[in-house]
Amino acid sequence: RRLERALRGAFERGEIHVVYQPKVCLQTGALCGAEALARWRLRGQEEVPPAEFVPICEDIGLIDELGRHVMRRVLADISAWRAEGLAPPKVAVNVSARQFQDPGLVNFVADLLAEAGTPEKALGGEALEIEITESAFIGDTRHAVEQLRRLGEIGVTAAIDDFGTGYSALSYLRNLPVATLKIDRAFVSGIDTDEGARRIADTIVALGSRLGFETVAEGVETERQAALLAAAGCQLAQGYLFSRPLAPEVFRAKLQAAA
Ligand code: G
Ligand code: G
Ligand code: MN
Ligand code: NA
Repeated sequence: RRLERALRGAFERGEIHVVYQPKVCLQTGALCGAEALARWRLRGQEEVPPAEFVPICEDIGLIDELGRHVMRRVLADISAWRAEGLAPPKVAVNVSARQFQDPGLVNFVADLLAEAGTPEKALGGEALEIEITESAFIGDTRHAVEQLRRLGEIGVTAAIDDFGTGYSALSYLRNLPVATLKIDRAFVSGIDTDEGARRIADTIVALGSRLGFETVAEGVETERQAALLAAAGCQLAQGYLFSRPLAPEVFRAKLQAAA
């Protein structure tokens, strides 16, 4: 209740910001992407984790506002970094199942991309990826596929987040205009200690590879996990081993160091 009331004003008060967690190519160690993650710092108080405030946003009808706010911030950051001559990698934005259903989503993203560019050159959709969970395909699968196809037309790719933890009817995967599967942290955390977890992770990577998806491992915390994933053929990874989520100015400094 208290959080619900505070959240209603949080956007205008500028309390919602975005941090960036790097994704690295496992073969080279190079910075190959980033995931944008929303953060809420209550004025002068504790940070509220997204696992708490995202569901509240969904319950009280603020999820579209959160999604738009994050998308706007991300594109503004990318645009500013490019204007400085930096080369930010593709940034992934989490889109909740509710927000993904919004028929206005694609036009909203297209408009923001146009605004975020320079007058001479719009920002291409290739700058952006969306992360959706398997729950986005429950119900009106045709609409979901159509949304992905329209996003694809403006260059925006999609990744399936938390893959393997949700509604995993493999039949829906086959014809999906999606580029990437993200292996959930639950499967990654055990791979260096638990034979079963390692086999599941190997299988997801092999499945992805057979069906033409790139795979990204989440929550990589040890060198051994990274080595096992690389050996399995997983292309990208993110996790505390490489970097925590970074404030925009810290991520910018990283881009500058890499330039
Ligand atoms: O950053 P953290 O691991 O605490 O994030 C927890 C969860 O909150 C993640 O699963 C992530 O997908 C979700 N999340 C973070 N930022 C956003 C956002 O901007 N929009 C949506 N819909 N979910 C987010
Ligand atoms: O739900 P989603 O996977 O979109 O969100 C990723 C969340 O996982 C973020 O909130 C991020 O802070 C968290 N995270 C990122 N890397 C690690 C990690 O290496 N270990 C753990 N425990 N959490 C991580
Ligand atoms: Mn995610
Ligand atoms: Na995830």
